[in-house]
Parts: sequence; C-alpha cells; structure tokens
Amino acid sequence: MTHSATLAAAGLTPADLTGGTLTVRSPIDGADLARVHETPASEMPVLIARAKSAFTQWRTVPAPRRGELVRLLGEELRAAKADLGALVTLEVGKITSEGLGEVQEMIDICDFAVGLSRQLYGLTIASERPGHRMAETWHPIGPVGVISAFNFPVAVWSWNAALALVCGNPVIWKPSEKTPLTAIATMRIMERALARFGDAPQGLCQLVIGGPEIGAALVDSPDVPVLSATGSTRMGGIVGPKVAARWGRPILELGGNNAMIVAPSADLDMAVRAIVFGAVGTAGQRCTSLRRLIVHRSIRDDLVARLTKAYASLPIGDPRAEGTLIGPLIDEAARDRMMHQLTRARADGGTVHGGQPVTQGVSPGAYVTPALVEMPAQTATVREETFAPILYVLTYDAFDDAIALQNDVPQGLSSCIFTLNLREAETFLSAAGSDCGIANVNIGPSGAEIGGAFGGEKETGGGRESGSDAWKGYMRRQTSTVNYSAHLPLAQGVRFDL
Ligand code: UN1
Repeated sequence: MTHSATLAAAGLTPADLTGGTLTVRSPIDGADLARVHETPASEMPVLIARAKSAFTQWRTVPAPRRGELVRLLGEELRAAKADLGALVTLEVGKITSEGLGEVQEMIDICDFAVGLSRQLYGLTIASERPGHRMAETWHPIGPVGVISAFNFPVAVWSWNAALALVCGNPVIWKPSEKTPLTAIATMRIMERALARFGDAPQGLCQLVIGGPEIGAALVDSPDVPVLSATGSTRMGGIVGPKVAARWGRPILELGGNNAMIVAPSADLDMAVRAIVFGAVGTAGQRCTSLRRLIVHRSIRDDLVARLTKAYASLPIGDPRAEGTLIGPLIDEAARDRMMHQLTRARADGGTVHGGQPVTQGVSPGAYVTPALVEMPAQTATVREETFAPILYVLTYDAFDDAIALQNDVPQGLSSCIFTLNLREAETFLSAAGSDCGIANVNIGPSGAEIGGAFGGEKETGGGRESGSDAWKGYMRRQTSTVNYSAHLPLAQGVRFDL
C-alpha cells in the first residue's frame, strides 16, 4: 500500500495533511507524510472553556448512558482496526501485528469501561452514631488533559479517555508532536461514535496539536483538574510539580528501567522468547521494554550464547513486511542516543554485541541491530532509561543480590522473574521483593493487559491508568453522613450542649 492510500484509508483528508506548520515524517523511509495544522496557543483558553461547559452537562448524564458512547467507540474501533493499525505502523514504525495490537488495546479498554459504567461503586460505612448512615460516592471531577507519547500514540489516549468519559469527564488530548496523524484519525473515529450517540455536548472530546506551549496551557489551567502525562521522567518532573502547585491531580506514567531476573531453575527456552520480545519488540521503545537482565552465574554463559544466536537472526527492516520483527527507531536522534549510550557502556567496561546502525537493504530510516551488552556492574549508564533496543546483562550469585540489583535504579515501572522455584517467585512478589508497579513471574515485563492498573513507582511517577480501580483517579470522592434520627450526637462522644 502507498503512504497516501494508508493515510486515506484511515480517514485523513488533504485538508488534514497539508497547509500546516508541523511536518510529519514516516520513520519507515523518512517520507514526508503531512504538514499538520497546529492549535494556536491563543485558542487554548477557549477550548478549555468549551470542555468546562461540556462538563456541566456530561456529569449529569447517567453513567451507563455515558458507557454507551464508549461502547460505540469500541464498535467504531473494531471496524477501523486494520486501517488505524496500519497508520500506527506508518507513523511510528511498529510492525504490523504491534500496530494492530495497539488498536486492540483500545478496543479492550472500551469494553472494560463499558462494564465499569455500571460499576462506579461507592461504599456504605458503619456510622458510630445511632440513626446515622455514612456513604462514599464517586462523582465526575472535570476536564481531563491527556498528554501522550509517540510510542503508544493512540492506546494511551484510550486508556485515559475511556475511563474519563464513563466517569463523566470531558477529555482534551495533546498527542506527541511526532504522531499527530494517528491522533487525528482516532478523533475521526471518536466523531463517528459521537454522531451515533446523538446528544453528547460539544467539546466533550477535543484534540489539540502542537508543542510545549499547548501542553503548558493544559498543565497550568485550574480548569483541568486531572492531567495525565506519559513520557520521559524529565517531562514528568516539570509537569507533575506544576499541576500539584495549582492543586490539580497529575497522573504520571514516566520512564521505566525494567529488569528480568533469570534464576538457575528457569525454563530457558521460554525465557529466551520472553527476553527477545521484551527487549527488541517495538524496537525497544515501550516504557515496559526489557532493559536489564539479571542472570544467575551458573546459567549466564548458556543464556548469553542463546541470546546472541537469537539476536543474530532477527529480521530487521520495513515494519509492514511479513516476517519483520524489528522496525525503525522513531528518528535519527533516537538512534544517536542509542549509539551514545553504547559508547558510554563500553567506557564502563561493557562488552557490546550488535548495536550497529543498519543502512543496507533498508529504506532511509533509523534502523539498528539490537544490542546485548555484558556489563561488569550496574553503572550509571545502566541506571538510565534509553528508549532503544539495548539490553544490559548483569550477573548475580545470591538471590537477595538479584532483588537488590533489580530495585537499585531510579525507575519502578515493570519487572519480572523467570524461575520454577516457588520460594524465589513468591519472594520476588512479596513486600521485600520487586519495588515496581508491575511484577511478573515467567512472563516478560512488557505487553500488559488492560485489566490491571498500569504504572509504577519512584521516577516512573506513581500514576495508575487503565484497569483495576484506576478509574478512581478520574473522579472525586465524597463522604456523606445522613442523620435520620431526632437527635444530634457528636462523633467521638464530644459533648457540646447549649
Ligand atoms: C507504554 O509503553 O507507554 O504493557 C505503554 C505494555 C503495553 C503498554 C505500554 N500494554 O507494554
């Protein structure tokens, strides 16, 4: 399929693609895809006001009816899955099956949110006073700002939007400047769902396109009570304090430095498959990508040999081609950062296998061979997240040391262990085990299902999105006490008789 056919199939029109100031290039071959119109910063107050006014209507629509909108969105996404998936591939460079998988993740969260729209459960609480009833109720909170990253250009919006909408909140979305096209195409799909829904307020779902100034308008506005931001720790370090300073609620999903402990009893065939998908899938550009292997000394040489063999045969190239497993990095800057980190790792005493730019047999783009780096220790280089397929290999002797190494990085997103030893598996999951938001046994760190809460601790930012009770982050909690007696007893037995 030509690029223009992919763009057209995803519903993008010449007006979307021309006449603007933001240039979009495909990482597949560097082709110019579009010049997209940016939202003038001066318009942001109007757009935020529109969301605020949509809120006053949407919050009173019964939640199951709000769920109907998300159900329709799920239907439209099912119909558009192939076309939107292909656009994700074109704009981000993910292989076809991962582009489709990203849209499936959107469909899954819609299904989850539809069910949730009938389950925004509160509590009844036993009152200590006679003739009193206590309850906890969840209410809509207001416009939710979503700042998303290039690597999951549409799924992360859907995690936030599907929950925010059933929770009664409008959504304003600022996608990465690298991926406005998938965002525009997603809004078209949303518009179809809104049209079928019928009477949703204007301004319920808005898209704004542009750079830091546009993001700052959302970050700084007291009319955006929840701001969900996905991206680097550096970005979160700016956004989080600003939102907190105006008493807003940040939901931050920032860097990861995800490890796998491979214990002597591990099923190595399974471990190798999980390692390769975790480290080189999405060209190492998931926040959950596997970045560190912590391997027991007794199996280290065997595992490294198996991995170097597996790495040698990985098909790298056009992500649209059948059989390709590694597409390009998002841009040249990403490739340069990868090469820079490998130079640092060598200077730290690391032995690097792979990690070369690929220029033969591929279109112009930031194609690389994934790197496996045997490290003498967990140096400062290893402790940094690099958004590229670099896998550092570290060695351990005692199990406690493996857990200590796993935890001794600033980030705390995802983690895993391969072991058939129950004591090791349960210790890893215990309070004294992995300190990450996600901890897995005998599967890799990436590719989480939407049913669980997604996010992590420490420099990962502490936010939770997607499943479980992450919806509570998009609502305000109200505790109410009703006195149906003819007396006015005070709590804690306090006497205050007039
Ligand atoms: C991200 O990289 O920002 O768990 C999200 C995963 C995907 C989501 C990744 N479901 O790898």
